[in-house]
Amino acid sequence: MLRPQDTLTRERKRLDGLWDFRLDAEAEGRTAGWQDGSLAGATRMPVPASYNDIVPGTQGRDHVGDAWYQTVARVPRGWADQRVVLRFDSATHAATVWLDGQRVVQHEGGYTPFEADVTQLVTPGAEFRVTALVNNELTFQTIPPGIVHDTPHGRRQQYFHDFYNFAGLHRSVWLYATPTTYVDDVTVVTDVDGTTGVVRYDVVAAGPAAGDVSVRVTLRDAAGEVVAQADGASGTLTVPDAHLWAPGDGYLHDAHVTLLDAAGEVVDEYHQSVGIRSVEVRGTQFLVNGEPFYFRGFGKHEDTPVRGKGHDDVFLVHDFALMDWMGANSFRTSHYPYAEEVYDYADRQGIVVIDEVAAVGQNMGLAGGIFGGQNYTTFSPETVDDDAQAAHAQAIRELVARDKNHPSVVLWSIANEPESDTDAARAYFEPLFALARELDPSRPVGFVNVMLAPHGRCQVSELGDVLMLNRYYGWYVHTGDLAAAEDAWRAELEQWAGDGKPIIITEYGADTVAGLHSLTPEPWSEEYQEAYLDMNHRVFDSVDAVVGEHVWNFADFRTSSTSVFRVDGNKKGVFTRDRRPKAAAHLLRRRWTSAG
Ligand code: GCB
Repeated sequence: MLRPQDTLTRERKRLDGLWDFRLDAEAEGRTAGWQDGSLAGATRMPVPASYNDIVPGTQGRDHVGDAWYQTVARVPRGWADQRVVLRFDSATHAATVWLDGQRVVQHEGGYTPFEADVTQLVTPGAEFRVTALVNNELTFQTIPPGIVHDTPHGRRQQYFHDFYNFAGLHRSVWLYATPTTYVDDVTVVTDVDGTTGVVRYDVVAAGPAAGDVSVRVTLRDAAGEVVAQADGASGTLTVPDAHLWAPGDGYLHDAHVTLLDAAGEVVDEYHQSVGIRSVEVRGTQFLVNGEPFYFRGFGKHEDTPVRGKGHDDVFLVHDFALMDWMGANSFRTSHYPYAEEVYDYADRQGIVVIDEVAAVGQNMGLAGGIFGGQNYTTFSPETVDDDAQAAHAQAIRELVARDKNHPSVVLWSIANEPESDTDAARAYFEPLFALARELDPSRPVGFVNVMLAPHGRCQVSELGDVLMLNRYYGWYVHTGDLAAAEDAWRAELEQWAGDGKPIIITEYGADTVAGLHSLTPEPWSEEYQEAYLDMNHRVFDSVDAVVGEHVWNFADFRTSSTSVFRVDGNKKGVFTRDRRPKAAAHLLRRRWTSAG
């Protein structure tokens, strides 16, 4: 699904701002038909933002069920004879949308966009009312999973992942116009042949005259010079002496896609940025443009005070600047697809991304059942079942469809720490790996392995092109004993290295209270976080197959408040939640830059 753009033939309008808002824990609105009029008793809620932390009180913070958003907007007068589309960049976790009381789209999955062609329902120059019913309930059939419990005190949402179940309209809402015959999709796959850049493209046109238009693709370099051109819906562009996209060098070409009518007049145009690069796994190496790449960076979250998971360009640029300051070259979108602005910026900044599906918490054994999953079997007809697998497959489809053209994305992660040491897990994941490869043969695929499924027990790792390991030696095991942790960690890692695949350490970290100090490093102190990282780095540096280190986490983040396991959230950040550095930030900067 292409992002809205302003071009010669297209226009867009952001519908962000203060929307009318009403929580509806009893689901009254569905029967009363709140979409048919203005929302009685509404308060105001900013879009984009999570609604949970905006207003004090448990009502919003711990809300389970429906929440209604509504706004009135006007269609620009100049959009007559255009195709008009209403698009939500995300709604967490499911949404139904009405335009003037007419249902136009429904979507499940909290982190990917959805849209509706509303041409027939709007009048250029006139106002219209948009109503979005957003539901945050997680069940065993959703990605990620959860359970809603009916209790004497109301409905309670349980889930098995370690971050807050923020909900709402987390990203922008758009109204946009295209010609009635339009560019519906563009796919670019790049490669490098010696010094020549190779760009294979596919363009899909749609609309009444789609069969009559011809396609032209013109590729320009960053200076605007035409470097290649081709006609036809599919083709290959070759760029001699191409300036490649590379980690640290976010060089982008622009593919100008035009649909032309028989007279050669432009029917529609779309600009697709293109980073020419290759990605390959060879033996234990991860190659970008044929060069071994070592991932330095973080597992992140979309999480900031007050706005929760609401996208914010301020934190986008700030977080990237902090990563740059530390010499980080990559991050993982743990544990869900991030806002599209993040990938665009990563493309431009030359930052490498591991792109993750929101499949997190499919593991009832995790942390000794600390998330309350110990009473359940992970994969069963009553829990994570065929319907969950179908939702997971759909989440993979939507992720690849959305992010396939980003040069920054070099690897798909199709799950974080699922149960992976059982036959049931193997049966569940095998078709999902096959699907990811079929959708995108150009990128490696992996999943993130949990400590409960160590080498020799994990049945899913062999399906991946790379090994991604989350390990907490010296934190959850051998707590406080870094000498014992170091030996145990090295021993396990050497076993994995024997598999002959590149290993990325996708998580290692220690909870740390900023400002807590101890002369002899004690868990929770800044000194312990430093000693813990140093120990891990010694282990990584001693195993050749390790091709990356992503510290958990970039910043402290909010978690569920239903367990004594966390104090004011997860504190494994290298920065506090408001982005102040802990001592570890300086340590990483020394390791990752020449400042060391
Ligand atoms: C993990 C999870 C991550 C948690 C982290 C922790 O393995 O992938 O979501 O936040 O551990 O801090 O326990």
